[in-house]
Amino acid sequence: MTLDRRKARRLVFILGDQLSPEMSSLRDADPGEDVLLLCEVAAEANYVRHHKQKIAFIFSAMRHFADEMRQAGWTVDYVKLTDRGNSGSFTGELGRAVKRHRPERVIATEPGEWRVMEMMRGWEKVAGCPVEIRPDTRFLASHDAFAEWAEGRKQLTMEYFYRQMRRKTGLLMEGDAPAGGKWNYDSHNRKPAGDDLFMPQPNRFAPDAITREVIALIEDRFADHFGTLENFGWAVTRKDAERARDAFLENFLAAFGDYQDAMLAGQPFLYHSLLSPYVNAGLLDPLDLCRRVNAAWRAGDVPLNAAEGFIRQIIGWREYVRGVYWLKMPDYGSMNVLGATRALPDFYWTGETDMNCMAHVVRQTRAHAYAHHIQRLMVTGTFALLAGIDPRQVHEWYLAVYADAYEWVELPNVIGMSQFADGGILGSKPYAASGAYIDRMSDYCGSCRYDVKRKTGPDACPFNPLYWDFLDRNSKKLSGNQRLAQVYRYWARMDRDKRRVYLDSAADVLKGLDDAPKTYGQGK
Ligand code: FAD
Ligand code: DLZ
Ligand code: SF4
Repeated sequence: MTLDRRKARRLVFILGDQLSPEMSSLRDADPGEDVLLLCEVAAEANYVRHHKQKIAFIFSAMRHFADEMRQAGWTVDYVKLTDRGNSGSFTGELGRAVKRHRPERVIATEPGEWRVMEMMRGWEKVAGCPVEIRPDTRFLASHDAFAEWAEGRKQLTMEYFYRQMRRKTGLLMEGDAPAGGKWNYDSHNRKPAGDDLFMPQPNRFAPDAITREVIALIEDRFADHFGTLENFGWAVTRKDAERARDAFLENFLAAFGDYQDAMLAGQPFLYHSLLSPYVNAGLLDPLDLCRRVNAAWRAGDVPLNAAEGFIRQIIGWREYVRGVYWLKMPDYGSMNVLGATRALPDFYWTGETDMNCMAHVVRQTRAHAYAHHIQRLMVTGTFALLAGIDPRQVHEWYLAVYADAYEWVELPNVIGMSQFADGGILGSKPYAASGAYIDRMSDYCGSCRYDVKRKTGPDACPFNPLYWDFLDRNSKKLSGNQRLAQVYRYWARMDRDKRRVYLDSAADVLKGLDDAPKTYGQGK
């Protein structure tokens, strides 16, 4: 690449999940004078061993974004992973770029991750000029606004935060009241899916020349990372992401609410949007997406429970977990209130387990870098919770394997929502469940080697004894929880011998986990 060597007025550093011309770092930038810097760096691909598709998605989307900005008249300095002299880190690349462009100032939008923010705090020293770090205006709630909302609250209940965001945006509002008279239609959204459902297939995009080059690079450089690239079908341009969005609005949204919690073995995507990688990376704007959903409901194209369910995930959960992340970091990342220490079993990487639900979710994750919310929460998440797996290892697994995973969104979902390792900052009770939940919401159990109806013994669904063992093991910490009072009463009233059989059965399952090899991804 030949770049004009004149002195740049400003160097705008754009991270791989900031791929939007609307970024705050570009607010007052001048295409005539300023230089945009994007860099592929090994440290970002390796700090956890990301799924191959995740790295391919980000590198290809970055390369396409660089082209988009060049076509719009910007000077873009793009550093490829294979470029000679690539230092391998953001800070190293900043130092090299400053030497190339001698800017008066460096501008960046704040990163999504604490780890990168710590790096940026040292950038002024490296750059030798002022470094301005601006808020990320893609979010509705600033860090200060979230902290103000959280101040003095005993429990950070998402529902109340969500209502504030509804009022702030006017989405699904009739004056001051929620559309339809209720804020939340979740109780309508728990239908199991049947095989006979007509299932539209989501938009997938054949790799173009840039993506093919990136895929070859990933195969070469990251061959030992989890996942396959065969099914790579992610949009990597804004235009294709918008196509995926429009197809979702037209074909999927109407049924999104009803089947949000359902799981089917042959249908990894169901009525989910698959838009999270695009929203998180900057290819789609979250508020714009919600406004389109709102408009579809107002036009009578989709029912209220679907529109509300979708909008709640974005302006409710997504904003809320980011708020919790920045409020509680850095301590949040190492929380382990339940003291879980078991190592993550290898089948989280290989999918080789007789538990049909786990095997399906892991294999689907390997093939697509995707699993939907209930698969993440109630299959891989619940199993790790019940088995007492070290939350740090669980967190690193989720951060590595999903195309949409960045710590700001993944960590609270894992440490808080899924593993209850934060002791209830994010959720009021752990998502502990026996096999009955998976049986009700999926078709996994029918062809499983285990019997979901059996409570104990070698043929029992492992979730069943583990459920009671989890409650028993953590009774000191959890039995005071009002929402668990009834199950603890049931457990206390259970015949002593029966309880012993549950605990012995769980001990066998846990011994099986402890005896199995654990070799993959350790220490990364
Ligand atoms: P849809 O079901 O179509 O939902 C629509 C959108 O809502 C998503 O695209 C997403 O932007 C947003 N959303 C839904 N639920 C959440 C949530 N709990 N938190 C934040 N946003 C939400 N989401 C990520 O974006 N990155 C992660 O790394 C991530 N890790 C998770 C780990 C666990 C253990 C759990 C339980 C959830 C996690 N989620 C994460 C949330 C959610 O599972 C994904 O956003 C969703 O599955 C993405 O698929 P989709 O786009 O088809 O979502
Ligand atoms: C996830 C990721 C990967 C794998 N590679 C890069 C990269 O080479 N260059 C880059 O700018 N961003 C990458 N990212 C995204 C960053 O990890 C992300 O921007 C930070 O974690 C902040 O959220
Ligand atoms: Fe999963 Fe248990 Fe059902 Fe098997 S029986 S699929 S292990 S929930």
